[in-house]
Amino acid sequence: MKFDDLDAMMRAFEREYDQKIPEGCFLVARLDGRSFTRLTKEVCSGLERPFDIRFRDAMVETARHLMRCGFEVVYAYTESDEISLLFAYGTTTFERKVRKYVSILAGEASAAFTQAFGTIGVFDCRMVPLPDLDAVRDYFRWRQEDSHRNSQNAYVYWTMRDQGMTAREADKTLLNITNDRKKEILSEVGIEYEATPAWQRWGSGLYMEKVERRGVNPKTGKEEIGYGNAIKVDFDLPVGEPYGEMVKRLASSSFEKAQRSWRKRRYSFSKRK
Ligand SMILES: Nc1nc2c(ncn2[C@@H]2O[C@H](COP(=O)(O)OP(=O)(O)OP(=O)(O)O)[C@@H](O)[C@H]2O)c(=O)[nH]1
Ligand SMILES: [Mg+2]
Repeated sequence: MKFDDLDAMMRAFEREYDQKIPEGCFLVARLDGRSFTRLTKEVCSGLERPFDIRFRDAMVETARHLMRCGFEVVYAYTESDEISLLFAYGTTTFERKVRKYVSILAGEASAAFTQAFGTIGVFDCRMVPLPDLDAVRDYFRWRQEDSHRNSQNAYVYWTMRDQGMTAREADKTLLNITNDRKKEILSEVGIEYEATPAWQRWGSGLYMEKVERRGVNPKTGKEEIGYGNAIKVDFDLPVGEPYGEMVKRLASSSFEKAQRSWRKRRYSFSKRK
């Protein structure tokens, strides 16, 4: 068989699982640490429980890296061992190939986390196409509510463990008690859950912010003020509806930007005709 024929035959097999993310939808990726329960409880047994600032910072650094590694990310949200990324509407990076997004993002996240934390940490990644702005808002509100629920459970879990329960007993008890009972368990040991740091309950967000930049103009030798974009890390996110509106604003401005660019392209195309 000639090389070209063999090449065409093999490429056809390779393309069998090639999928593209559909156009006309918002796009989110969610990365989640693989077996981080083991990582945080056994491999790094010295971590603070239920929340460790070194772990949080490694997750934030990972999210920051994902915003700068060649994809168009307009918002990143992290809680516990997960990161959600909202991409610019209509992004054409990697021709929207699912396998490129999933494998590169998981690889970049694993490498960045490992470097930031100093222990090997591996991430999985899934892509979530969302039909409209309301779905984007609901997605991020869902993850924020999940953060709140998990964080309260983690406080209660470690309180019960410190009181002598085994891991299995604490897990079982958590499944069978009401929210009011959880609050009681915490207040009995002096923890007022609603007064714990906001990032522990509601997660952290990263988005671009306009910043002033001062520098010396090499031509004139004079100091000048310019403006640029920098990543802002927000450890005190709005909660509930205002949070949904914040995310919706970010998604909607990326949608409008895409619309403007399409209009421009269509206009220059019709002029050419
Ligand atoms: N000690 C400590 N543990 C944390 C912290 N943040 C997250 N974790 C733990 O990370 C784990 C994340 O849970 P999951 O993603 O549900 O479970 P997993 O073990 O990673 O399993 P898979 O995601 O299915 O691979 C939980 O056990 C959390 O308690 C932290 O700041 N400190
Ligand atoms: Mg995990």
